[in-house]
Amino acid sequence: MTQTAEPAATKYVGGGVPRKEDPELITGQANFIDNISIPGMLWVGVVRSPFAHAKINSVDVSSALEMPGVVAAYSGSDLADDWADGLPTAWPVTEDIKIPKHWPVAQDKARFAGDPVAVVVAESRAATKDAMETVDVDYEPLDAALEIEAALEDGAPVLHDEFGTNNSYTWTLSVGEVDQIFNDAPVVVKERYYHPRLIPNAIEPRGVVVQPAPAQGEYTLYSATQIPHILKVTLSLVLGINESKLRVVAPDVGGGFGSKLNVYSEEAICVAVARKLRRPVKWIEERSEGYLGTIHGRDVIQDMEVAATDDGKILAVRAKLLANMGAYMQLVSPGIPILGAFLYHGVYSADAYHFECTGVYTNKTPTDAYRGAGRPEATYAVERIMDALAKRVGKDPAELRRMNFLPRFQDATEVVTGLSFDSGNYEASLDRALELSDYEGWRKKQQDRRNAGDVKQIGIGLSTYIEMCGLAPSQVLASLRYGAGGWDAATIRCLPTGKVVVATGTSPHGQGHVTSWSQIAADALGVPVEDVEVLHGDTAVSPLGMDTYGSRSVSVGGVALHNAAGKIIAKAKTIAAHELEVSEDDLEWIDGKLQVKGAPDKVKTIPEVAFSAWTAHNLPEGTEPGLEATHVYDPPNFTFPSGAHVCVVEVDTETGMTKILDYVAVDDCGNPINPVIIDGQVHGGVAQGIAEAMYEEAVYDESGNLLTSSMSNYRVPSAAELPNFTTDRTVTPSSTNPLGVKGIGEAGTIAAPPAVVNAVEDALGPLGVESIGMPVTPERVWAAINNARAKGTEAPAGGSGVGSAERTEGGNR
Ligand code: MCN
Repeated sequence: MTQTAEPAATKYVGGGVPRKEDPELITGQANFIDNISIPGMLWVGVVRSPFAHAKINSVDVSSALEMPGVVAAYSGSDLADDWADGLPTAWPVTEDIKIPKHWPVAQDKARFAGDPVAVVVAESRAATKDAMETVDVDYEPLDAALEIEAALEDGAPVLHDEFGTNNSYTWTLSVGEVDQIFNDAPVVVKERYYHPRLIPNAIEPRGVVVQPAPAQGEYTLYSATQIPHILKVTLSLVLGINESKLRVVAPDVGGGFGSKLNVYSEEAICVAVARKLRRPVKWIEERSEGYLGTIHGRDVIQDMEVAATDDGKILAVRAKLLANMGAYMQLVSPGIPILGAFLYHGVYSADAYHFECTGVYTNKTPTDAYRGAGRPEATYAVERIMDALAKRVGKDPAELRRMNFLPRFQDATEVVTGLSFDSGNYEASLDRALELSDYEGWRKKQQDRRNAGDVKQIGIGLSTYIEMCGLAPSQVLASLRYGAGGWDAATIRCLPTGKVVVATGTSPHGQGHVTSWSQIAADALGVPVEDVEVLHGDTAVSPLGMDTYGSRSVSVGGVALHNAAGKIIAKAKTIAAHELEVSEDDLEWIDGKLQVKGAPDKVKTIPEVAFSAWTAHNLPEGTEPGLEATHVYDPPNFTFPSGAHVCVVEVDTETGMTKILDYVAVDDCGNPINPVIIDGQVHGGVAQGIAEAMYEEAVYDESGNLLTSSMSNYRVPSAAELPNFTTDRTVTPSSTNPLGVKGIGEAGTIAAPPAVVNAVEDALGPLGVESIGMPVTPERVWAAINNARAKGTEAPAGGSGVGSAERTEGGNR
């Protein structure tokens, strides 16, 4: 680990404390949604449209109602009165955005294959499934709008008739004399990239259980969700339930990757049905159902341009996006590209900047947040065009990056978009990554293979990325028209027995908050890490919270906890000073204890003070009994993690097969809380990024049927397909928060795709392949090589290929 600033002295923070949550997870003791069973519980099944676009003439549930075990069956119209206004979109990014009604169960039209059209409720899951097959829906199939650009053409089928267009919004950000600079620049590189549509694959599918208490009008909603707090607020509005009568519990959740950051039809349906029938209900998603009904990610066309000097110094960037929203706006669909909108200059200086994104409706599953959300797209565009620019001006990609880096800074520094980056030392990460990957050594091996005309060519790809996370100051979110705040909360209760309970507003689903939060609390309060219990994911236990997404939890919720501990220490100081008969100013916090200055034997520990606060026998005048504190933290800025990833590949030029020979990830997430968890986050993230670069893509047929509708044809890689990763860190503490932390949860997914694709393209340069798109499947690589050969663009033996001014990645749409 390369240290770029002195870390604070701590006992647990920064150490690899083993994950406290693992024993229950790996011994079958966890409480996932499908483990929940309530006496008298009914099963809910959702009938889905097989058509991408169809008018619904009628829905007949009468046969279903006659099936054994069936208790109820509903069409969309039957349930229309149960929701005031349909499912919400919390991020209307422009004033004139067109957002249609999104009914949990469609009424007039089905707008994607998988759109819910009817609901069946029965005594068992099997009875529900049998009855679902008898629901008779009279569909009138309509032409579908499937591809982004085609959906914008005149005469394209329109999804939402009331708008007369599939164009939902255009959001722009322009700084400086962009057009002028582009007109005058000696070098302009223009590229078109397509970021494939991806299907999230959490280990645990979604699921919902609702337990009503009809006499009290109360509901407990258990959901495999990332956002119990947001779900509670939105569902009480959608369903007209008094918010204080709705409790939301996220039990153990087996991954989400953004796909569980949503308010879904099935959640609204289950509460509505439990309310109607006054009985508990359960719905568990099947994997293939999830492929249709759970949000997808990405699906964005990016036109990226960079203006530069002759030797490759960047002057301005211009990015124009067309983003596929799918059939409806889900919770934050329109805002996903905006999460990347400020980052199309990456870690590089630029004088002017233009970003523009148009959101487009198509007859496909809605898109929304998927790990990285907007930032993988931005990073891909930036890091791919850096390689194109390097080729164009004849520089090594590492050298080109280095000469364009923003210089090292430790305090918030304004960049071209008007944002302030919290701190950055991009050269340190690059240096470390080049060293760990033996960059020079691989370049030599690459040249040897090129000289020899080897069938297997080596390629080296870089990605020196930045992301923006820790979302975010509430006022900034307001200016971006986001519907909620960016704060989070923590409560600490110091129990009389010396144990400590932390209730956090974050909602982990694989990120290890129980461990990290225990470390933060244990250090701050001077108690053993084992003595800290962390509670989360239940709105009755931790009512204040904004949940987990956007790699925000440690830099917002973790900091809230740190600050709550500060309040505990302040109160403990008052009590201890009284007990020790000194003034508060005579006490100092040393080695996890309150000590009278210069008198090491006159100390009070937090557990001791907690006991005194509980007995309340000898408290100073006006001090409330008990030792408990809550802090709600609204961060002053985002955090901006960064890093450098290097990927080395070997491409078989006869088969198109790519093998990763080496992968080095050097990330900078500020001060580390738990290096083991960080490594785990990077490993998982890089795996997902490699999957995106090499394997995964949602493919539809021309009628809008999802062809990659199961794990047998949507290619989620297993461990066997992935290389070993070398991970390391540089540490540039964030200036945003007192812990100096930045997020890490999405870094790998953001950094990896361009590193991999740059490597493949680097390998293929001498063969005349100018550009290649994701995923770099053997078929696509093979076709690119053959096309280049047919065009005769191969470089002479030993050459690396030259860049051109304008390229379109193969295989995009
Ligand atoms: N951490 C740390 N030191 C730092 C930064 C982070 O030790 N300087 C630790 C934190 O304490 C926390 C973990 O790393 O235990 C992740 O923290 P953070 O970066 O704040 O991210 P979040 O906890 O907010 O997690 C969200 C992020 C996102 S957006 C996606 S998507 C994602 C991810 O986390 N989905 C995941 N990681 C996942 N991991 C698993 N196993 N499953 C998912 O669904």
